Amino acid sequence: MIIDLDDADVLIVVDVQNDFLPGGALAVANGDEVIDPINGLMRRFAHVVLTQDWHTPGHISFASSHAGTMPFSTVELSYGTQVLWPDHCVQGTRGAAISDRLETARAELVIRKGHHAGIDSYSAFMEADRRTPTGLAGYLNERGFRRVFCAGLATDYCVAWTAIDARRAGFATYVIEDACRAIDMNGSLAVAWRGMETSGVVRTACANIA
Ligand code: VGL
Ligand code: ZN
Repeated sequence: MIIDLDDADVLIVVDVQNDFLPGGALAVANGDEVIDPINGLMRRFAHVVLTQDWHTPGHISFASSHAGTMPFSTVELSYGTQVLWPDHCVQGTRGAAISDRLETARAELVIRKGHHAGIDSYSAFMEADRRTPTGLAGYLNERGFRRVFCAGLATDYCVAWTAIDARRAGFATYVIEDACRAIDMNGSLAVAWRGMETSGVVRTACANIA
């Protein structure tokens, strides 16, 4: 199904940052393969927003902050189960920078998330405590956008949570599957797609975006 874009559409480019690319601290397999498709998409959209994972040193989502734990294990925190990650996307570091192969000149907003030391945030809308908003819903509403299109890294974490929260915020929401790559740990990608489909997120591809 071909989707005709208009001025009420916004492309959200999720976390195309050095740490999620090959050689990075939390490299997503083939994560660099999203860059060319996203550069192509950004030329087609009238409006583009970027997200940037932006953690404090010693962030609560880092295994290094919890004695005796290993990356990719989980712990129970006040807000629920947290996957523990290698240190990544620390504020101001080269790893946290958006890839310089991404053609970002036309992006209208960069929204940073995960900057509270004690709360993670996969979603660009709502932090992991599910009560602390980032402000993105207000921004998109105030701009008059009605449809949100998501691409980037990683499909099963930040892209999925962002897309599901975009639906919760009332936007028609699309995930452009071939402009995303996943971490896919313990079946997380299948779980994420089920969650997105249950929420009414539409799964589409670059070729469908006119
Ligand atoms: C992400 C794990 C931790 C992501 C961010 O961008 O999907 N995943 N922080
Ligand atoms: Zn993170």
